Amino acid sequence: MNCLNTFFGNKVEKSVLSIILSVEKASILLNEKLLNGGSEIHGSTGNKNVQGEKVQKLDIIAHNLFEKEFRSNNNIHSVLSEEKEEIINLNNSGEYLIAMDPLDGSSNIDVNIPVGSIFSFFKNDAHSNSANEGFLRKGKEQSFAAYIIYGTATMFVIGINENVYGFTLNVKKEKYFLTHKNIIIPEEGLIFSINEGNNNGIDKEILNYLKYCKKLNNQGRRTHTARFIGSLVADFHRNMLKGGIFIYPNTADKPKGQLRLIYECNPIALIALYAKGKSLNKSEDILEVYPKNNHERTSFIVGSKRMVNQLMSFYKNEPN
Ligand code: AFP
Repeated sequence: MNCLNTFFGNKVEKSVLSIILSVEKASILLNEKLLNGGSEIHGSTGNKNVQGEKVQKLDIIAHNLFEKEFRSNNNIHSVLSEEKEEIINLNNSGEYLIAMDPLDGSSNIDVNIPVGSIFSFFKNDAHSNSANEGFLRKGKEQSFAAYIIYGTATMFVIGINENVYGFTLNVKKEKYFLTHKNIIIPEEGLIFSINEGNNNGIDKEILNYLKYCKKLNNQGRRTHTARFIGSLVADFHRNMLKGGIFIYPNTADKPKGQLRLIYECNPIALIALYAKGKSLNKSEDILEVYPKNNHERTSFIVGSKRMVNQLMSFYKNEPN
């Protein structure tokens, strides 16, 4: 069976392989922390992050584990993390930039619901005159993207060379092994994922799409099913494998949207693209959006192509 090292050994450049293995190592350490639990990982630090959100202890533990591992890898130029306002400069001659959400879904930690880690990788090429400008690029310029889902099993999902692969962690062997080759998002799906608590403050077009999803068929049966976990990684992962749509629009509470463009939406969008799905910020392909700041938020719609197109047809006033 192929582990990350043997599978990618002759498929990617050495620097990319070493970065993949760094993510592997730190995520296995984080997985151990999650499995061992205890007061060390539960609860809040009492501080707020750059987004003004409560920082959980595990947010910091996760950030520190990945930062430490990336520091020991000479191929990494700099890191942008949800947990740090400023860019972390590592090695001036490093070939890659990493944007990360080290712990996605932190509100779920204390209630034992899946969480994730998300990574976006850019080449540190001519575009980046300074580390700061380096991250302000369209998502389509990402070299590759990955996430870890710490769920009933822990998986490493990577979108690279226009393919998506899933590797599952064997805890005893301390390695991820290839379990999902060439993942494709079903073109049509039945699952819609949205926080309906926001319904009083979102576009009427999305409300109309939700009404459409809730219509019964001519035998009086439901046509769709709703699922919302509250960890983007977990919601996306399920929809990617089963077929579905994830919607996090701008809301009354979050007029610019809730999710972060550079280290949440872009990497998920690249993986969705390679898996033949589709993603938008409502008006344009999310991978075409030029970010204006490192921690920018956005609306995000991602999933099965036909479901995304169906939702967009409500914005175009097409008959449904
Ligand atoms: P954190 O990573 O800060 O916990 O945020 C999680 C998240 O960005 C995303 O993973 C969820 O889809 C979304 O927030 C859930 O937010 P609400 O519970 O406010 O709808």
